[in-house]
Amino acid sequence: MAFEGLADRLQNSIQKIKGKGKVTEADVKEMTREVRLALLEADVNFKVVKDFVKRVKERAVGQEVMQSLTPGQQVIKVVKEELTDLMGGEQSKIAVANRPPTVIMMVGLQGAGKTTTTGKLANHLRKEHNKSPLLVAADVYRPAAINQLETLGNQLSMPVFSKGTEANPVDIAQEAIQQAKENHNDYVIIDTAGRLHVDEHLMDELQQIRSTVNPNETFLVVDAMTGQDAVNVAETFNEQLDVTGVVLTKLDGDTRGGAALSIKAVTEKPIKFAGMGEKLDQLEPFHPERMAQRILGMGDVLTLIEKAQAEVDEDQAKELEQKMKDASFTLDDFLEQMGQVRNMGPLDELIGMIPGADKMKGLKNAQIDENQLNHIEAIIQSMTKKEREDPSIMNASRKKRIAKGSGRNVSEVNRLLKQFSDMKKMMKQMTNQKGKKGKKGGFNLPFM
Ligand SMILES: Nc1nc2c(ncn2[C@@H]2O[C@H](COP(=O)(O)OP(=O)(O)OP(=O)(O)O)[C@@H](O)[C@H]2O)c(=O)[nH]1
Ligand SMILES: [Mg+2]
Repeated sequence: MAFEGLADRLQNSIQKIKGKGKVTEADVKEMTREVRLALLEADVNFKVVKDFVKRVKERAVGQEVMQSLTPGQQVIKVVKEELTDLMGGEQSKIAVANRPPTVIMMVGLQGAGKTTTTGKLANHLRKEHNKSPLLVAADVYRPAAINQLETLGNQLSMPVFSKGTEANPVDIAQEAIQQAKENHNDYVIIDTAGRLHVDEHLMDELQQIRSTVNPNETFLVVDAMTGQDAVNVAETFNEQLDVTGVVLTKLDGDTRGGAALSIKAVTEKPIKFAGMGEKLDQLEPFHPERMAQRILGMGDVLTLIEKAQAEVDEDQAKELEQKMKDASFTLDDFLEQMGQVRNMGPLDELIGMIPGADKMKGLKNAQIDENQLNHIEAIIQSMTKKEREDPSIMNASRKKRIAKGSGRNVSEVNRLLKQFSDMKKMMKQMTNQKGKKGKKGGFNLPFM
């Protein structure tokens, strides 16, 4: 899970101060010492750490702590705000052209994730903003690079502009923009070539493309897992190309968080998106505050809700709410809902977004792991339609048959039935209490 190591250490170091009604200077000193170590261990740039700790210390021992909340909580608030600031403060959105198309150029080292992110970004723009992007294959050095982008275009049913490996990247980019105008594509995303290291030839080529097409955004794509190397690469690219934003990929595999926490401070360029997996829908707009909350174990309910809303259509949600209210929610509905939640992303990522969930025993170690969900699915799928609609008809022989059919044992079948019945009771209570206040169809995630 993203930031796991850093999150653990930071949470430990602020844990002690959390409940304190009185925070002494010595307490703050002890905490900031531990925070400093946690950040250094996370491979955060040492200068960034130094400044960060200094600011937290100043604010935490100063006036601020004395007001409202408990002093302990106030200190944590200071840490959260400073972390948020460190990552850029406000969310930074894509700059848009006055007259379409908006042109985005992707640059970065080999394997950083440019091509994948080109596809993800196009998907995001269509799904969230109703845009119709044109993808441009300007990496002419490997035929495979063009194929890769074309495959992504196929998966997304989106147009890809390419001219094979003989054409010049600058011409490709220019012609692509022309075509976008003709075909009313409102975004053009240019995938460029990467190199193993920053080299002159690459920079020349990128500079040429940039100065010719004058993109609205030049996104530097960096691999979060490379930590301080990513920061150094970002510095170099930024010096030479004056990038406008950073896309941090592979955050899903980054337990340390050094790049995420240093890049903005070092380059002064905002992180605009984060890659959270290989799939085309695993790109998130980067929200510094939400990220800080995740790191501090405060969860990220907003992202969770957004993910849920992206997966569930409004009508379905309404139907579901009605079923919850009149208690006609069946095991089939349960199965369907479970499928939707699984579409939202890997469970451990989702659990990390639930406030306090990481403190709940078992949850953190993903006790509700993907396997367990597979088992639940198998059990429900082994039931007859009638059983799914009305589990009360279940008897010993039915349970035995279901256990056998799903390769589980009877006690697991029993446990599932019990959980389902408890859940139904809870739903009824919740939906009745909430009355008309339900949010957007009142979609709940009762079993999470
Ligand atoms: N886990 C994970 N993998 C990613 C992410 N983004 C990209 N990848 C993987 O990283 C690998 C390299 O991605 P590409 O998009 O081909 O990288 P590139 O920058 O285009 O590479 P070159 O074209 O060789 O310069 C692929 O296997 C991707 O699936 C991410 O956010 N998370
Ligand atoms: Mg590529």
